Parts: sequence; structure tokens; C-alpha cells
Amino acid sequence: MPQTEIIKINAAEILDSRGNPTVLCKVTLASGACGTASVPSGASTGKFEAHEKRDGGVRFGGRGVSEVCKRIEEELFEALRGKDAANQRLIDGALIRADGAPDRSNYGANALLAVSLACARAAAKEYRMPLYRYLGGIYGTHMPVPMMNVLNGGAHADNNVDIQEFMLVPIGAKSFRDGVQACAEIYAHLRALLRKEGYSASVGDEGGFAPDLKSDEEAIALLCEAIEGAGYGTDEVKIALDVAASEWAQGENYVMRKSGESYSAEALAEKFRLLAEKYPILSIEDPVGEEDTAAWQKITADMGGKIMLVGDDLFVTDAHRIAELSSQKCANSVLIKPNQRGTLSETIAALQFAKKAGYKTIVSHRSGDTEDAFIADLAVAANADFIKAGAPARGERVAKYNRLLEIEQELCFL
Ligand code: 2PG
Ligand code: MG
Repeated sequence: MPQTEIIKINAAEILDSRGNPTVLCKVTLASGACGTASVPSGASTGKFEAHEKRDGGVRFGGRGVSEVCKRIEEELFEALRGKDAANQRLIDGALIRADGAPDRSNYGANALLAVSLACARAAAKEYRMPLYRYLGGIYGTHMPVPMMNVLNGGAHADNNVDIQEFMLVPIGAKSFRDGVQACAEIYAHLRALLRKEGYSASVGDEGGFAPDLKSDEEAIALLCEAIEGAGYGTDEVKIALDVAASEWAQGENYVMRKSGESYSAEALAEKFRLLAEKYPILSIEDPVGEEDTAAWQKITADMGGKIMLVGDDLFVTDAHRIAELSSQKCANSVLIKPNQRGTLSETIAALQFAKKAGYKTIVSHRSGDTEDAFIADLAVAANADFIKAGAPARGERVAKYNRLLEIEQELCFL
């Protein structure tokens, strides 16, 4: 008989990819099996995301999490002691009740998520199953298509580019492995192209290049050139953008942080309509602000039949917001980031609600991340359409893609 009762929880303050502290948690079961998980952290966080708890004070400029870890080991352990780690809903319900705040501001979504994910890993270990199979059973076997962010701007880079992410999406690839190969080859080509043009090939937070360019549109043109230069067609490798427009919202208008250009919601939507006409754009994330429901409805009505319109800050991985806003015909795709809500069960609920609405799903990393590749297993288990995990460079980014390569090979052996 599996012995999946929780007997111990450890937590430690570790660093994320930006050098900021984050939480690592280890859950030990009665059998001796244990699971660990660490949590990521965003830079362009949505207003409706759950709270991320920090210690304050002077350590790490107030961003320390040693107090957060102490409370996990003492208080959250008390709430979970003896509970069955294999009963994820029970675990997550206990975590949510222990926190008691709708925005998870008591312990913090970072604390809750680290415990929630570590419980799932510990249970998977005890059942001797790979994590994706524990999470998805025999039904969760779909490899997501990567969305690789190869050019960084916005809050993720110190360059003059306003749009946050320019991604490659190898929709024509026959396998995940072929998709990774295409993106890595195009990434290498883009580096050479930037150098040839006299631009910097240094990278931003998610491993994409972060040059100063003449315009944001030039970034899209460079991606197209790199796709073709690497021997691919723009019908097989498409482009996705994450505008992160909530960052620009100022009253009624949108003011780009770097160029200072100002747009009404309508003018901004028109700009993207023209770009999508001119370039092979598959998907645009957060083209308008998280609170601008009317603008979301309009852009969805105008462009939703042709391209993916992805809600990130709009939905914040919240099943209730997905149900509500999809019924109001906002967006047609959902970004899924577990730390936006704080537990695995709520993340799965968000995925289920998105699918029920007929929306595409994209499981996503955060700009500050760790080597933990939980989202790779989650994407396969949930049969998600896409995974967004940054460039094919930097350890914390490639950890996700490498885990998926490993999973794909395991699935092929079946
Ligand atoms: C986003 C994410 C991840 P951040 O906006 O989609 O790319 O960025 O983690 O900074 O919110
Ligand atoms: Mg986003």
C-alpha cells in the first residue's frame, strides 16, 4: 500500500534566474518518498494575480523569502501534517483555507504553490510514475508546440523595444524535437543576422536577444528574415507576440514605456491588425490592457477569427475570470501560469475552463524562473496546445524544453 501521508515539509530560500530569492519546498511522505519544487516570479505581473509574499526589510532589497520559508515549515506543515499528498484537491483546499485570503496574501501564492507542486511530485515518486503520467494518466500524452521567445523587449530587457516578446512557433514541425531544432537553428541565424546589422546580440531575461532597434516592427521583419535564412518557410514557423499592454495602460490610453508613443485602445488594435496582415503572425498576447474589457471584445470580434488572441494578465490563470470573460467574448486563448493563482488544483481548473470555452491553452514560465521543469510535465498531462518557456538558451529556459524532449522520447517508446 502506498504511504502518501505527509510527515515533513522543508523549505529553503534559493535564487531565481534574475538573482532574486524564491522558494524551494520539499515534501516527505510516510513511505520516505519525497518531492521538491521551486517557484518562479514575474516582472510584468497582472493586477489580478495572487499575491507574492516577500519578507521586506533590508535583505535582498526586501525581496527575501526566509520568513516565507519558515512559515511553510511550521504553519503550513501543521495544516497538512498527516494529509494524503496524493489527494491534490484535499491538499490544495487545506492550503487555500489555511491562507484564508482571496488574493493569497497571508502566506503568499509563492509559498502555497511550492508546497502544492512538491506534494504532487512526492506522490508521483511514491507511485513510481513520471510526473506527467501521474498528473495526466493515460490520457495526457499530447506534446505541446513550443513558443520560443527569441527577441526580448518591454520589462524583460534594457533595450528600446516596447513589445515584450517576439516568439517563434514551429507549427509545421512533425514532432516536438523537430520544432526545437527549427527554433534553435533560427535563433542561431538571428544572432548572426543581428551581428551583421551591427546590433547587439546580448540577451534579455528570457534568453532572447535584446538589441536596440529602429522600431518594434523591425524585430518582426528580422525574425522573418532569420526564419527564411535558416531554411524554413514562414508557413511552417510562425510568429507570436506578447505585447503585455497592461504595462502601458494610462487612463484611457496606452503609453509605450520606451518610445513614449501614445495610442487609444482603438489605434493600438489597428496597429496590430495591420501587423497581422503584413507578417506571418499566429498569435498576439495581451494586445490591450487587463481592465479594458470593451477593447478585448472589439479586438476579439475583429481579429479572433484569424489569429490567436491570448489573455495572460486578462485571465491570470483564474477559472472564474476565464468563465466570466470568455462568456463576454474576450480573447480566444488562455495563458496558464501556476503561480498566478497559487495551487495546482486551481491551475488545472483554469485549464479545464479554458478548454470548455473552446480556447487554446498555453502553459507558461515566468520571466524570473528556476531550473524546475514542472510546467513541461503539466503541459503534456493537460494536453495543452503550446508551451511558452523563453529562448532555446539559458539553463532555466532549456530545462523545460529538455524535459519535453525526454518526455517525447518516452512516449515514442510506448
Ligand atoms: C508574460 C511573462 C512570461 P512575466 O508576460 O507572459 O513571459 O512575463 O513573468 O514577467 O510576467
Ligand atoms: Mg504575458
